[in-house]
Amino acid sequence: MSEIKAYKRKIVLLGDGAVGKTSLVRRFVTNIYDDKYLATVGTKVTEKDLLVIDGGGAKTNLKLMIWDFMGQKGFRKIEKSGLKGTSGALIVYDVSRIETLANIEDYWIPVLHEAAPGVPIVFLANKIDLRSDIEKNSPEATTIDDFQNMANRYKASGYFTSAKTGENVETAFRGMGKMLTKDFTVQTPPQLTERVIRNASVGYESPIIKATDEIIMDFYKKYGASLEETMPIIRKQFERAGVDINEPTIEGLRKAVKFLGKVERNFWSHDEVSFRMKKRLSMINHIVQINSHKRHQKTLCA
Ligand code: G3D
Ligand code: MG
Repeated sequence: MSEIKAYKRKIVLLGDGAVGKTSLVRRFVTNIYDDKYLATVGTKVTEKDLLVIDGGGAKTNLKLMIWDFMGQKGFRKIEKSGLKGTSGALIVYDVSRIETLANIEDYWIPVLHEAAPGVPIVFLANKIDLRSDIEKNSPEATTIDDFQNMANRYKASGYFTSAKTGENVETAFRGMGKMLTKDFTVQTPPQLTERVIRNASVGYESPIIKATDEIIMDFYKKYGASLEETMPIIRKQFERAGVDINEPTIEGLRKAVKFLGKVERNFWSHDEVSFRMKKRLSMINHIVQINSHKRHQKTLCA
Protein backbone atom coordinates (compact mmCIF):
# COMPACT_ATOMS: atom_id res chain seq x y z
CA MET A 1 0.00 0.00 0.00
CA SER A 2 1.39 3.41 -0.91
CA GLU A 3 2.14 5.89 1.82
CA ILE A 4 -0.20 8.89 2.25
CA LYS A 5 1.67 12.15 2.65
CA ALA A 6 0.36 14.84 4.99
CA TYR A 7 0.91 18.59 4.77
CA LYS A 8 -0.45 21.64 6.53
CA ARG A 9 -0.64 24.74 4.34
CA LYS A 10 -1.88 28.26 4.73
CA ILE A 11 -3.92 29.75 1.89
CA VAL A 12 -5.57 33.15 1.61
CA LEU A 13 -8.67 34.56 -0.08
CA LEU A 14 -8.14 37.97 -1.59
CA GLY A 15 -10.41 40.32 -3.51
CA ASP A 16 -12.55 43.43 -3.07
CA GLY A 17 -15.25 43.72 -0.43
CA ALA A 18 -18.49 41.79 -1.07
CA VAL A 19 -17.15 39.70 -3.99
CA GLY A 20 -18.10 36.59 -1.98
CA LYS A 21 -14.91 35.49 -0.17
CA THR A 22 -16.59 34.69 3.16
CA SER A 23 -19.50 32.95 1.40
CA LEU A 24 -17.06 30.85 -0.66
CA VAL A 25 -15.17 29.70 2.44
CA ARG A 26 -18.43 28.91 4.20
CA ARG A 27 -19.73 26.99 1.18
CA PHE A 28 -16.49 25.00 0.88
CA VAL A 29 -16.07 24.25 4.58
CA THR A 30 -19.66 23.70 5.72
CA ASN A 31 -21.59 23.53 2.43
CA ILE A 32 -23.88 26.30 3.65
CA TYR A 33 -24.79 29.55 1.92
CA ASP A 34 -26.02 32.32 4.15
CA ASP A 35 -27.55 35.47 2.71
CA LYS A 36 -26.89 37.49 5.82
CA TYR A 37 -24.01 39.75 4.91
CA LEU A 38 -21.30 40.10 7.51
CA ALA A 39 -18.43 42.43 6.65
CA THR A 40 -15.37 40.52 7.74
CA VAL A 41 -13.30 42.64 10.08
CA GLY A 42 -9.65 41.78 9.93
CA THR A 43 -8.99 38.17 9.11
CA LYS A 44 -10.73 34.93 9.94
CA VAL A 45 -9.01 31.56 9.80
CA THR A 46 -10.84 28.30 9.09
CA GLU A 47 -9.37 24.79 8.88
CA LYS A 48 -10.36 22.16 6.36
CA ASP A 49 -8.88 18.76 5.53
CA LEU A 50 -8.66 17.85 1.88
CA LEU A 51 -7.59 14.56 0.35
CA VAL A 52 -5.78 15.26 -2.91
CA ILE A 53 -5.09 12.47 -5.40
CA ASP A 54 -2.73 13.30 -8.25
CA GLY A 55 -2.76 11.89 -11.80
CA GLY A 56 -0.52 8.99 -10.77
CA GLY A 57 -2.81 8.02 -7.86
CA ALA A 58 -0.53 9.37 -5.11
CA LYS A 59 -2.56 10.59 -2.12
CA THR A 60 -1.91 13.61 0.06
CA ASN A 61 -3.80 14.68 3.16
CA LEU A 62 -3.80 18.42 3.04
CA LYS A 63 -4.79 20.45 6.09
CA LEU A 64 -5.76 23.84 4.74
CA MET A 65 -5.62 26.88 6.99
CA ILE A 66 -7.89 29.23 5.06
CA TRP A 67 -7.38 32.91 5.78
CA ASP A 68 -10.35 35.05 4.84
CA PHE A 69 -9.24 38.65 4.49
CA MET A 70 -11.32 41.73 4.83
CA GLY A 71 -12.17 43.16 1.45
CA GLN A 72 -11.52 46.79 2.21
CA LYS A 73 -8.49 47.82 0.27
CA GLY A 74 -5.79 49.72 2.04
CA PHE A 75 -5.12 47.94 5.31
CA ARG A 76 -1.50 47.64 4.29
CA LYS A 77 -0.01 46.52 7.59
CA ILE A 78 -2.66 43.91 8.34
CA GLU A 79 -2.37 42.58 4.81
CA LYS A 80 1.38 42.29 5.02
CA SER A 81 1.30 40.44 8.35
CA GLY A 82 -1.60 38.24 7.32
CA LEU A 83 0.07 37.18 4.08
CA LYS A 84 3.26 36.07 5.76
CA GLY A 85 3.87 32.35 5.27
CA THR A 86 1.05 31.83 2.80
CA SER A 87 1.49 28.99 0.31
CA GLY A 88 -1.18 30.06 -2.16
CA ALA A 89 -3.91 32.58 -2.90
CA LEU A 90 -7.43 32.36 -4.25
CA ILE A 91 -8.17 35.74 -5.78
CA VAL A 92 -11.84 36.51 -6.29
CA TYR A 93 -13.86 38.99 -8.35
CA ASP A 94 -17.61 39.48 -8.70
CA VAL A 95 -18.86 38.98 -12.27
CA SER A 96 -21.65 41.49 -11.64
CA ARG A 97 -19.17 44.29 -10.79
CA ILE A 98 -16.56 44.67 -13.51
CA GLU A 99 -14.33 47.00 -11.48
CA THR A 100 -13.59 44.15 -9.05
CA LEU A 101 -11.78 42.36 -11.92
CA ALA A 102 -9.47 45.31 -12.68
CA ASN A 103 -8.64 45.55 -8.98
CA ILE A 104 -7.14 42.06 -9.06
CA GLU A 105 -4.20 43.28 -11.10
CA ASP A 106 -4.23 46.84 -9.84
CA TYR A 107 -4.22 45.93 -6.19
CA TRP A 108 -4.45 42.32 -5.01
CA ILE A 109 -1.64 40.78 -7.04
CA PRO A 110 0.77 43.60 -6.09
CA VAL A 111 -0.13 43.15 -2.42
CA LEU A 112 0.36 39.39 -2.66
CA HIS A 113 3.58 39.72 -4.62
CA GLU A 114 5.05 42.09 -2.07
CA ALA A 115 4.46 39.70 0.86
CA ALA A 116 4.64 36.26 -0.75
CA PRO A 117 6.23 36.41 -4.21
CA GLY A 118 5.82 33.43 -6.51
CA VAL A 119 3.09 31.54 -4.65
CA PRO A 120 0.49 29.78 -6.81
CA ILE A 121 -2.70 31.67 -7.59
CA VAL A 122 -6.17 30.42 -8.46
CA PHE A 123 -8.62 32.98 -9.85
CA LEU A 124 -12.33 32.84 -9.08
CA ALA A 125 -15.02 34.63 -11.10
CA ASN A 126 -17.76 34.44 -8.47
CA LYS A 127 -21.56 34.97 -8.54
CA ILE A 128 -21.76 33.20 -11.88
CA ASP A 129 -25.40 32.40 -10.99
CA LEU A 130 -26.07 36.04 -11.90
CA ARG A 131 -24.60 35.61 -15.39
CA SER A 132 -27.89 35.60 -17.32
CA ASP A 133 -29.01 38.84 -15.62
CA ILE A 134 -25.70 40.45 -16.45
CA GLU A 135 -25.81 39.39 -20.08
CA LYS A 136 -29.34 40.77 -20.36
CA ASN A 137 -28.34 44.11 -18.86
CA SER A 138 -24.96 44.58 -20.54
CA PRO A 139 -24.52 42.24 -23.53
CA GLU A 140 -21.30 44.06 -24.46
CA ALA A 141 -19.55 42.81 -21.29
CA THR A 142 -16.32 41.02 -22.18
CA THR A 143 -15.17 40.20 -18.67
CA ILE A 144 -15.18 36.45 -19.22
CA ASP A 145 -12.47 36.77 -21.91
CA ASP A 146 -10.56 39.28 -19.82
CA PHE A 147 -10.66 36.87 -16.91
CA GLN A 148 -9.33 33.97 -18.94
CA ASN A 149 -6.56 36.11 -20.44
CA MET A 150 -5.51 37.19 -16.97
CA ALA A 151 -5.40 33.60 -15.71
CA ASN A 152 -3.16 32.71 -18.69
CA ARG A 153 -0.85 35.64 -17.95
CA TYR A 154 -0.21 34.32 -14.44
CA LYS A 155 -0.08 30.66 -15.49
CA ALA A 156 -2.99 30.14 -13.11
CA SER A 157 -6.30 28.30 -13.28
CA GLY A 158 -9.52 30.28 -13.39
CA TYR A 159 -12.91 28.98 -12.24
CA PHE A 160 -16.42 30.37 -12.61
CA THR A 161 -17.98 29.85 -9.20
CA SER A 162 -21.14 30.49 -7.26
CA ALA A 163 -21.10 30.42 -3.49
CA LYS A 164 -24.88 30.62 -3.74
CA THR A 165 -25.46 27.44 -5.78
CA GLY A 166 -22.15 25.80 -4.88
CA GLU A 167 -21.11 25.55 -8.55
CA ASN A 168 -17.37 24.87 -8.90
CA VAL A 169 -16.53 25.94 -5.33
CA GLU A 170 -15.06 22.60 -4.25
CA THR A 171 -13.35 22.26 -7.67
CA ALA A 172 -11.64 25.63 -7.27
CA PHE A 173 -10.35 24.80 -3.77
CA ARG A 174 -9.25 21.39 -5.03
CA GLY A 175 -7.45 23.14 -7.89
CA MET A 176 -5.46 25.06 -5.30
CA GLY A 177 -4.92 21.85 -3.28
CA LYS A 178 -3.41 20.16 -6.33
CA MET A 179 -1.00 23.05 -6.87
CA LEU A 180 0.06 22.85 -3.24
CA THR A 181 0.91 19.17 -3.44
CA LYS A 182 3.22 19.69 -6.41
CA ASP A 183 6.89 20.31 -5.88
CA PHE A 184 7.02 23.46 -3.76
CA THR A 185 10.53 24.53 -4.51
CA VAL A 186 10.07 25.03 -8.22
CA GLN A 187 6.92 27.10 -8.45
CA THR A 188 6.78 29.14 -11.59
CA PRO A 189 6.65 32.75 -10.40
CA PRO A 190 3.68 34.67 -11.78
CA GLN A 191 4.53 36.67 -14.82
CA LEU A 192 4.51 40.17 -13.44
CA THR A 193 3.19 42.86 -15.67
CA GLU A 194 4.44 46.45 -15.64
CA ARG A 195 1.23 47.39 -13.84
CA VAL A 196 1.88 44.99 -10.99
CA ILE A 197 5.40 46.26 -10.40
CA ARG A 198 4.24 49.88 -10.55
CA ASN A 199 1.51 49.27 -7.98
CA ALA A 200 3.55 47.15 -5.59
CA SER A 201 4.03 49.97 -3.10
CA VAL A 202 0.71 51.81 -3.29
CA GLY A 203 -0.11 53.97 -0.33
CA TYR A 204 -3.25 54.33 1.75
CA GLU A 205 -6.62 55.17 0.22
CA SER A 206 -7.61 57.56 3.00
CA PRO A 207 -6.23 58.81 6.33
CA ILE A 208 -8.99 57.07 8.29
CA ILE A 209 -8.09 53.67 6.79
CA LYS A 210 -4.44 54.33 7.62
CA ALA A 211 -5.38 55.13 11.23
CA THR A 212 -7.58 52.01 11.52
CA ASP A 213 -4.77 49.87 10.12
CA GLU A 214 -2.23 51.36 12.51
CA ILE A 215 -4.48 51.07 15.57
CA ILE A 216 -5.18 47.40 14.83
CA MET A 217 -1.48 46.65 14.32
CA ASP A 218 -0.50 48.55 17.46
CA PHE A 219 -2.91 46.41 19.50
CA TYR A 220 -1.71 43.20 17.80
CA LYS A 221 1.98 43.88 18.42
CA LYS A 222 1.43 44.66 22.09
CA TYR A 223 -0.93 41.72 22.58
CA GLY A 224 1.88 39.32 21.67
CA ALA A 225 -0.18 36.44 20.24
CA SER A 226 -0.41 35.35 16.60
CA LEU A 227 -2.46 37.37 14.15
CA GLU A 228 -5.09 34.64 13.85
CA GLU A 229 -5.55 34.56 17.63
CA THR A 230 -5.61 38.33 17.98
CA MET A 231 -7.93 39.20 15.10
CA PRO A 232 -11.10 37.69 16.59
CA ILE A 233 -10.53 39.79 19.73
CA ILE A 234 -10.07 42.93 17.69
CA ARG A 235 -13.06 42.03 15.54
CA LYS A 236 -15.26 41.68 18.59
CA GLN A 237 -14.28 45.10 19.92
CA PHE A 238 -14.91 46.75 16.56
CA GLU A 239 -18.32 45.09 16.38
CA ARG A 240 -19.15 46.26 19.90
CA ALA A 241 -18.17 49.77 18.85
CA GLY A 242 -20.44 49.43 15.80
CA VAL A 243 -17.57 50.23 13.41
CA ASP A 244 -18.18 49.31 9.79
CA ILE A 245 -14.72 48.38 8.59
CA ASN A 246 -15.63 49.40 5.05
CA GLU A 247 -16.49 52.88 6.20
CA PRO A 248 -14.98 53.58 9.61
CA THR A 249 -16.09 56.86 11.15
CA ILE A 250 -13.98 58.97 13.45
CA GLU A 251 -16.47 58.54 16.30
CA GLY A 252 -16.68 54.77 15.74
CA LEU A 253 -12.92 54.46 15.75
CA ARG A 254 -12.65 56.41 19.01
CA LYS A 255 -15.13 53.98 20.56
CA ALA A 256 -13.16 50.98 19.26
CA VAL A 257 -9.98 52.40 20.80
CA LYS A 258 -11.73 52.58 24.16
CA PHE A 259 -12.97 48.98 23.90
CA LEU A 260 -9.49 47.77 22.93
CA GLY A 261 -8.12 49.60 25.97
CA LYS A 262 -10.64 47.79 28.17
CA VAL A 263 -9.30 44.45 26.94
CA GLU A 264 -5.73 45.55 27.62
CA ARG A 265 -6.60 46.52 31.18
CA ASN A 266 -6.72 42.80 31.91
CA PHE A 267 -3.03 42.51 31.05
CA TRP A 268 -1.20 45.81 31.43
CA SER A 269 -0.82 48.53 34.03
CA HIS A 270 -3.13 51.52 34.12
CA ASP A 271 -0.30 53.80 32.91
CA GLU A 272 0.61 51.54 30.02
CA VAL A 273 -3.01 51.29 28.88
CA SER A 274 -3.65 55.02 29.06
CA PHE A 275 -0.38 55.69 27.20
CA ARG A 276 -1.51 53.37 24.37
CA MET A 277 -5.00 54.82 24.31
CA LYS A 278 -3.66 58.38 24.06
CA LYS A 279 -1.33 57.36 21.26
CA ARG A 280 -4.19 55.77 19.31
CA LEU A 281 -6.57 58.66 19.93
CA SER A 282 -3.88 61.05 18.68
CA MET A 283 -3.74 59.06 15.43
CA ILE A 284 -7.46 59.76 15.06
CA ASN A 285 -7.10 63.42 16.03
CA HIS A 286 -4.51 63.73 13.30
CA ILE A 287 -7.22 62.83 10.75
CA VAL A 288 -9.60 65.38 12.23
CA GLN A 289 -6.86 67.98 11.74
CA ILE A 290 -6.26 66.91 8.14
CA ASN A 291 -10.00 67.13 7.45
CA SER A 292 -10.40 70.56 8.99
CA HIS A 293 -7.34 71.77 7.09
CA LYS A 294 -8.93 70.52 3.86
CA ARG A 295 -12.21 72.28 4.71
CA HIS A 296 -10.30 75.49 5.42
CA GLN A 297 -8.48 75.26 2.07
CA LYS A 298 -11.82 74.76 0.31
CA THR A 299 -13.32 77.83 1.97
CA LEU A 300 -10.29 79.90 0.93
CA CYS A 301 -10.63 78.70 -2.67
CA ALA A 302 -14.41 79.34 -2.84
P1 G3D B 1 -16.80 39.18 1.00
O1 G3D B 1 -16.44 38.22 2.09
O2 G3D B 1 -15.94 39.04 -0.21
O3 G3D B 1 -16.85 40.60 1.46
P2 G3D B 1 -19.45 38.00 1.21
O4 G3D B 1 -18.29 38.80 0.48
O5 G3D B 1 -19.19 36.55 1.19
O6 G3D B 1 -19.72 38.60 2.53
O7 G3D B 1 -20.66 38.25 0.20
C1 G3D B 1 -21.13 39.57 -0.13
C2 G3D B 1 -22.55 39.50 -0.70
O8 G3D B 1 -22.55 38.72 -1.91
C3 G3D B 1 -23.57 38.79 0.20
O9 G3D B 1 -24.85 39.33 -0.12
C4 G3D B 1 -23.55 37.37 -0.29
O10 G3D B 1 -24.74 36.69 0.04
C5 G3D B 1 -23.44 37.62 -1.79
N1 G3D B 1 -22.83 36.49 -2.52
C6 G3D B 1 -21.69 35.85 -2.22
N2 G3D B 1 -21.45 34.89 -3.13
C7 G3D B 1 -22.47 34.94 -4.01
C8 G3D B 1 -22.80 34.18 -5.19
O11 G3D B 1 -22.11 33.27 -5.62
N3 G3D B 1 -23.97 34.54 -5.85
C9 G3D B 1 -24.77 35.56 -5.44
N4 G3D B 1 -25.85 35.81 -6.17
N5 G3D B 1 -24.48 36.27 -4.34
C10 G3D B 1 -23.35 35.96 -3.64
P3 G3D B 1 -25.61 40.56 0.60
O12 G3D B 1 -26.87 40.73 -0.18
O13 G3D B 1 -25.84 40.13 1.99
O14 G3D B 1 -24.69 41.73 0.47
MG1 MG C 1 -15.85 38.72 4.08
